[in-house]
Amino acid sequence: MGFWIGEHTDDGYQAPWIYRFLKPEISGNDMNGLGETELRRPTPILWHRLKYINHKWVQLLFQSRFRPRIILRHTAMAKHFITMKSRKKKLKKALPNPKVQVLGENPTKIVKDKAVELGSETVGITKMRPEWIFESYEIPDWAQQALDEDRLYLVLMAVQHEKESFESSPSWAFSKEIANQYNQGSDIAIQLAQWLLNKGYRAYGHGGPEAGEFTLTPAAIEAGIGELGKHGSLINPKLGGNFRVACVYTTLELETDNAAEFGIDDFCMRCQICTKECPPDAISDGKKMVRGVEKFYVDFEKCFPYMTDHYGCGICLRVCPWSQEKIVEKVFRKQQKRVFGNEIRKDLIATEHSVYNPLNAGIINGVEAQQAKAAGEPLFYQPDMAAEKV
Ligand code: B12
Ligand code: SF4
Ligand code: SF4
Repeated sequence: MGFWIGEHTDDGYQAPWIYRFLKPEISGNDMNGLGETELRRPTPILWHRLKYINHKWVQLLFQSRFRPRIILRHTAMAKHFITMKSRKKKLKKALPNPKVQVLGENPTKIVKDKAVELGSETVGITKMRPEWIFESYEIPDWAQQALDEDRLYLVLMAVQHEKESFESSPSWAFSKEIANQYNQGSDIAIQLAQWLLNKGYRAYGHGGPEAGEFTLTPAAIEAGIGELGKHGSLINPKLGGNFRVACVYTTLELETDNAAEFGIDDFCMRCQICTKECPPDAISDGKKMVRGVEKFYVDFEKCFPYMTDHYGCGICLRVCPWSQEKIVEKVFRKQQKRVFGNEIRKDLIATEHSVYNPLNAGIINGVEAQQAKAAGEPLFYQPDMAAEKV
C-alpha cells in the first residue's frame, strides 16, 4: 500500500495509507443511506464546511494537494474563487429592487434566454423539494417560506468542460478545467440571481465547488437537464456527461419543465464501459436502494481516495459513449428506435427541444409537455430538431 498515493494490487485499487489514516470510522455509504428504504434528506458528506462533516480530514487532504498548486500556478483562478465566495455571501443578504418589473407575457422564456445569454449550455426549471436540502442546512427565511408554500422555483443550468482537457482526464489539465467551470457556473448563477433581484424578485445563485444547501442532481433530473447514468453523473444527449451544474432559486413564478426520458437508463442497463474503466471499481453494475430511491450508485469510499490521488478524476465521464460527440447522435438514434419505436411525435420533440436550446427553438411549452407526460406519451430530445420545430 502506498503512503501518499494508492496502489493497484491483485485485489484491486488500495487507497494510500494517509487516506486510510485520516478517514472517519463511519463509511460515507452508510451515512448516505445505502440500503435504507425510507425517504430522508441527504447527510452532508463532502464539500461542506468542516463543522458539518465526518470526512473533514480527507476533505482537507484533497484540498491540501489541490489548493497550493492552484494558488501558486494559477493565481488568477485562485483570485476568481475568492471573489466568487464573497459575491455569494453578499448575494445572500441582497434585497430585491422594491419596484417590481413585470417580465412580459412569458417570463420563463425571458429567464431561460437570459441564462443562455450568460453562458449556460442548457436550462431547465423545476420547484424545490424539501427532501433535496442537506440535513442541518437552512435556506434563507424568504426561500423557506416560498418552499413551504410550494412556490420556490429552481433554474438549473449546465456549463461544459473544454474538450481537450476533458479528454485527458484524469489529469491536472482537467482538474484545472473543473475549477474553471465551477467559477464559470457560479458566475452565471450569481449574475442571473442579481438580474432577478434588479427586476424586483428574490433570488440566490449557486455553482460549486462547495456542495451548497441541496443536492443538485435530483433537481436537475426533474428540470429535464439529463438522466442519471450508471456512472452516477447526469447525462444530457447534447453534452453527454461533460458538464457541471449550477442553479438559481427564486420566487419569480416560472413554468416548470419535465423530467425527460432519453433512453439513457435503458442504455446503461446494457452497457458496462464505466464499470469496467473505473480504476477503483467504484461503480455498481446494477441499481441500489439509497434513502428510499432505487438508483445507480457510486461507492463513495472507493471513488474519493482515487480522486484524491489524482486531484479529481472523471474517467467515467470521459469513457461514456454519450460524452463522445462523434458517436452520440448514432447512439441516440439507435436508442430512440429501440425504446420508443416509431411512436415519437415531432411536435413534442420540438417542445422538449425548447428546454435545451431556447435561443434556437424559441418556444417554451412546459404545459403541453406535462399533459403529454401525464398521458404517457414519450417525450424526447433530438439533437438536430431545431430546423423542424413546429
Ligand atoms: C459530494 C459530491 C461528490 C462525492 C460523492 C459523490 C456521490 N455519489 O454522492 C465525490 C467526491 C465522490 C464526487 C465525485 C464526483 N463528482 Co461530485 N458532487 C458531490 C456534490 C458536491 C454533492 C453530492 C452529494 O452530496 N452526494 C451525497 C448523496 C446526496 O448522494 P446520493 O444520495 O447517492 O445521490 C447521488 C445520485 O444518486 C444523485 N441523486 C440524489 N438524489 C437522487 C434522486 C433520484 C430520483 C435520482 C435518480 C438520483 C439522485 O445525486 C447524487 C450525486 O451523484 C455534488 C454537487 C451537489 N450539490 O449536488 C457534486 C456533483 C454531483 N459531482 C459532480 C461530478 C462531475 C463528479 C465527478 C465526475 C468528479 C469530477 N471529476 O468532476 C465524480 C463522479 C463520481 C460520482 N458520480 O459519484 C457533478 C455532476 C455533474 C453531472 N454531469 O451530473 C456535481 C453535480 C457537481 C456540479 N456542480 O456539477 N462528488
Ligand atoms: S470519478 Fe473516477 S474513481 Fe470516481 S467513479 Fe468516476 S472513474 Fe471511478
Ligand atoms: S459508460 Fe455506459 S453504463 Fe456508464 S454511464 Fe455511460 S452509457 Fe451508462
